[in-house]
Amino acid sequence: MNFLEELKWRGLVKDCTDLLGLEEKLKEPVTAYCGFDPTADSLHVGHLQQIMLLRRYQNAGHRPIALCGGGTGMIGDPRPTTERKLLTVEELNYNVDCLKKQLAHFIDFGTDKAILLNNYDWLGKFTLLEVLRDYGKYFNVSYMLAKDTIASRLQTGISFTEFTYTILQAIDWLKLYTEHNCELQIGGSDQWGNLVSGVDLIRKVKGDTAKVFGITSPLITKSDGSKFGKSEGKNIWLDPTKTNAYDFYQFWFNTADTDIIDYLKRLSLKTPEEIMALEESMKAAPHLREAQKALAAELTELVHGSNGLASALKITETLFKGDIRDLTADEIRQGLADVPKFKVEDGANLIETLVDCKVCQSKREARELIQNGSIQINGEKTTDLDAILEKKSAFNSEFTIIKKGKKNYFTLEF
Ligand code: 545
Repeated sequence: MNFLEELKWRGLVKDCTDLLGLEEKLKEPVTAYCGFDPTADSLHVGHLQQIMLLRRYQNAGHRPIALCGGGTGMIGDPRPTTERKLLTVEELNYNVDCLKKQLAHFIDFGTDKAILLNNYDWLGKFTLLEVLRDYGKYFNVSYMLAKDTIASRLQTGISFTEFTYTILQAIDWLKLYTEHNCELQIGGSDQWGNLVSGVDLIRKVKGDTAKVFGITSPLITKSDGSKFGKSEGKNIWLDPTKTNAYDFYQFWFNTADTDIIDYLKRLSLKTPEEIMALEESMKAAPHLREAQKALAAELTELVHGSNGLASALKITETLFKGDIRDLTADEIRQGLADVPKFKVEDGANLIETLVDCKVCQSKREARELIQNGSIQINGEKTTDLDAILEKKSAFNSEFTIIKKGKKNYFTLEF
């Protein structure tokens, strides 16, 4: 399998402006770019596919450019539904700094191996008259109106600002082509129209000999039809301070068997042979979750480092086996962040608390569970019907963990 065949095998090819030409082109090192607009202060797992794609190009000997859209972010790529809210310059600058830090976890920006740029550096300098005279003339309005991203907005309305977005992205590529010989742009399937605008502009400005390629990949989907990238309504961020190592690990670990091989192909740097072996293991012994563990470990290590991975594994393992005494207070906070929390007074009676906090339905049930050893306090089984909850025996003197049965956890805060 050559590089492009492998991308196809991985499910990373949707449309290409010239697939055969690109296959030929990729026999020599090329410079390839992908843009990220600073619409938020963090990338999330939905952006991972393109980031890992840039990394794949780098590993295959090509040179990636990650472009932060400090300029395009001021305008906003039209969404299919509604107009975007403009962000302030301060918000945009802050977001660009955040994105740059996150991208560096995935791509090695060491000398000339990859390039990190911000399009505000050039888009911010053009005058309106320059843009209209030097570039606007190449864009045909009826042609622009026919593009999916614009057509879908003609009913609901689209501002002139967002309507012009695609021109800016095309100017970027022309700039990168001229200055860095960037002959390839990649993106998710939603970027198709913008990629084509760039290919057209470069041909018109530079002439027919200037040939560049655009390639898109399908967006990741889930087999149950729900939206990829969220867990319990929360985005899974690539900023290690916004989604902790344990939650990040769990997100991948909980992937359905029907999706995991697809995700491994798209997101993991493991070889096709390694992925096929994991597929065999998945079929033979799905309960072992080897495939899920492999993807979770690889991606958690990339985002949270080896210490982050180690702590995610330790928390996962410990909560599974059930002895939380091996965890630090911080690890317990990560691992049990989503369990029900209740406030209690120092010295509260255990049975009453179990009922008040709805851990048990009645005092009778509480007594039964305590007597048959189903209640643990901070990892220790309690069979004492008169037990009280003391602040001094809480973790950090702050919180106590109740475990009911095999895996129902509750946090009591003093
Ligand atoms: C800007 C200038 C360029 C080239 C590209 C751009 C950005 C592009 C765009 N891309 C998306 C994006 O999302 C926000 C990320 C940061 C919070 O809007 N016009 O910026 C996404 N992109 C990655 C994939 C995408 C796309 O970053 O291409 O398809 C998501 O999977 O939506 O010169």
